[in-house]
Amino acid sequence: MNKAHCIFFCFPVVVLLNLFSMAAASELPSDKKATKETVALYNNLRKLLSRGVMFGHQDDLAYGVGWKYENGRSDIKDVTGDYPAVYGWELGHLETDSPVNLDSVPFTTMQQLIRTGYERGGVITISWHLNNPLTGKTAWNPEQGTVASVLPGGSRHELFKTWLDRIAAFMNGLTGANGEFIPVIFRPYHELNGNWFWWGGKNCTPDEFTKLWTFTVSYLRDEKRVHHLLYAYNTDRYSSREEYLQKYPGDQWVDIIGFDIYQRNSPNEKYIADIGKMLSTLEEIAKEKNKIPALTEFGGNLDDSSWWTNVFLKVLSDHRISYALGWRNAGAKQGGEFEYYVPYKGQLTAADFVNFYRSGRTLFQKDVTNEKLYQ
Ligand code: BMA
Repeated sequence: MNKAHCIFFCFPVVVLLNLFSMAAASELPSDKKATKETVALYNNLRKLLSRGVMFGHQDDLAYGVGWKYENGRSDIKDVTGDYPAVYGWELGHLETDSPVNLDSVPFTTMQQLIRTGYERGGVITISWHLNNPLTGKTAWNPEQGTVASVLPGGSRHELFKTWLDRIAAFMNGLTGANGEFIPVIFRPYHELNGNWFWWGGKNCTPDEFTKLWTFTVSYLRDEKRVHHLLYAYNTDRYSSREEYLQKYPGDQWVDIIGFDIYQRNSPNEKYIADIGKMLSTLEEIAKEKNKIPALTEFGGNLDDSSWWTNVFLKVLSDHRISYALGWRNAGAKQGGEFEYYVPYKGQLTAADFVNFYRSGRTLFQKDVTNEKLYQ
């Protein structure tokens, strides 16, 4: 075959082969009508599993220890010079039509900051500490019968739909520079095996929980036609695969699986052993079910100056998970509690966090910007 023939025959064959291999590599999330940016994110999250763990932080761009709403500021950036790769946000109280969330973050500011993170190429994940729809009290009011009350036929079903309408409106308000919807990892009904939230543990049956989950997903996706969400199912600490999966709604309703874990007063050795065991089980389940594993919330011992490299990095190095999200740096709270989960400038673990940042295992903003997760 001469050169001219090759241009006519070989080139189209190569193009076709490439198209086939791209089609094979690209998978759809649970929402088969997901927007192209959402499908791209879903596939890129999988791809990135072999590159490292993305570091995430809740409310990172809104406030930190000792500051609030300073343009461009972030505790992670103050310490490393870079932003996190994953930004967590929280919708609690949106359901009541409040202009601010339960931690006083204005929803309009939140939407702007979500856009800022997305435009830098970061990943957005959103949790929802929704009030108890039966009693009108907080998410931490574990009244029996609440889940049943929001299901079809229940006394709070119509009210609950108005809450989901507000979630849909908020999500639809998240758009990028070209009018495209910003993909979000939505993580409702978290820590579902704990007894502290009305949707958790012994406060509802597995059947009620899975109905709550599937109703929520199908309402947002099929009724409200929100197609830029990936859904994250997550427990708190758990002790067996059976416990983890007890209320799992089924593979067609979930994209990401994870758990939340706080070290609190437990010694480093115990934390390493506990989290290691849970991550191994999570990875096994993720592989079997073709889901993306993540550490959806964590908190460590930041009184230990080398915690990031001596404890957390060791744990992460043995596992392949998509991201790990540190909870919020609230600082001094009303009532006297001082809450933070990632270092701020001058905090005892700040120097060690820079080593953690530089390690080849962790990914921050600059790494993910290069990955173009939405293409
Ligand atoms: C909790 C604490 C609370 C906060 C809630 C929702 O773990 O940080 O102060 O209100 O999360 O963000």
